[in-house]
Amino acid sequence: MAELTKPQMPAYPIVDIHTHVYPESYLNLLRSRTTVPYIYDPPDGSRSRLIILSSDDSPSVPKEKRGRPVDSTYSDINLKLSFMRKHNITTSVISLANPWLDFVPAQDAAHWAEQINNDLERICAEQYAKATGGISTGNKLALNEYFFIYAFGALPLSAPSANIVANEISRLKTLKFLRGVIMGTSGLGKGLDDPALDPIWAALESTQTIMFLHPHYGLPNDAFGGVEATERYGHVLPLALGFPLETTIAVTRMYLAGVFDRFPKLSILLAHSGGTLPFLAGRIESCVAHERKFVENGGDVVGPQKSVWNVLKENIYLDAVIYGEVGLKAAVHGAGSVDRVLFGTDHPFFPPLDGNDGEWLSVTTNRKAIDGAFGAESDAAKAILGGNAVRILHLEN
Ligand code: 5CU
Ligand code: ZN
Repeated sequence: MAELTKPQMPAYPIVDIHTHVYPESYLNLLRSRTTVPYIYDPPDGSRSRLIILSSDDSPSVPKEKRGRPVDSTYSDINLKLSFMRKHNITTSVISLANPWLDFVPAQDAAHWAEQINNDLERICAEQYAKATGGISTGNKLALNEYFFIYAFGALPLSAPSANIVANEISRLKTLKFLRGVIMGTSGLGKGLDDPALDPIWAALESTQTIMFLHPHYGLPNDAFGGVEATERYGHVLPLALGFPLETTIAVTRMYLAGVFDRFPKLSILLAHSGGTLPFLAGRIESCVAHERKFVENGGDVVGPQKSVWNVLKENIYLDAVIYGEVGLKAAVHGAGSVDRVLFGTDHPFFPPLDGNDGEWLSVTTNRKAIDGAFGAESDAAKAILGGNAVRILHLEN
């Protein structure tokens, strides 16, 4: 039998913990809809459009120009693997992209979560079989076959009861490649300070499941100048500012509602380096200390008991999807250590617009920030690039 040659791989793991997919079943779900979120297939056969943000769906814009083009990079796992190879990424932890299952009718939510999570498990298992040599396609393993894929599962948050969500969290623990869950900021529809979420926090805590908190809804479009601004500036304001502020507000509401006091072992991973949380933590702490509503200050509301800085160090991990050294250093300082910050790419969002097939600017910018802040090949850079993810998510490499 011909010898199997292993391709040149990085000497240490590079793990992408922020990388999305829309499994085929989900794309079909979007295609079956005509209101946000939906996919529009122009009758002239030109590229399909993904319309997921409410600001994308202005009636004054022709449908074939709304949202953004969507192609097979969103669903084809071989394209994910090519992207990983191009950027020396050894392992990806894939997650369903926004808006997850937030919009699914209550009675269908459990079914959809199970379907998506089983799809994710199958994708990971097939790749695992290839990577460990279980499946060989001839006398030479293809380069792509050495890569590993894990996943964060989706939750049926629109289901009629929080217990259904808790049951899916428990079920995910029985799947071999699921390493946590991804969730948006709306929770059960009322935000993440909703006491009705307590059974879900309890399930995450008791099963030691990490929750990847990711934005989708942003801020009201009026904050950015409405339709006119969308037409002039596209997605810049909602993505650059709306997304990070949404995450910051969501986690701060959890904090103010005492979620981290009631569930001290809860672990969450915040997208985009925590939005603006590391930068604003001191201001949040100060406003809490000066808030007359809170019992400590003579009011009648029990405020947060734990310091926001301790929440950052004990309950929160941050991704390194921040595209700059200043923000990355703030993330590391906020989290208290390089050991709590994890590399990500946000693939397939932010593809190169010049049609070139080379490295993606969105990835190289984040790599440069890590190397610039900590030194290429330094222990800190290696920890952020992959070591932390391997340890925290119990990954095999
Ligand atoms: O920046 C991001 O994370 C994203 C994302 O995940 N989804 C999206 O629609 N745009 C940007
Ligand atoms: Zn993302």
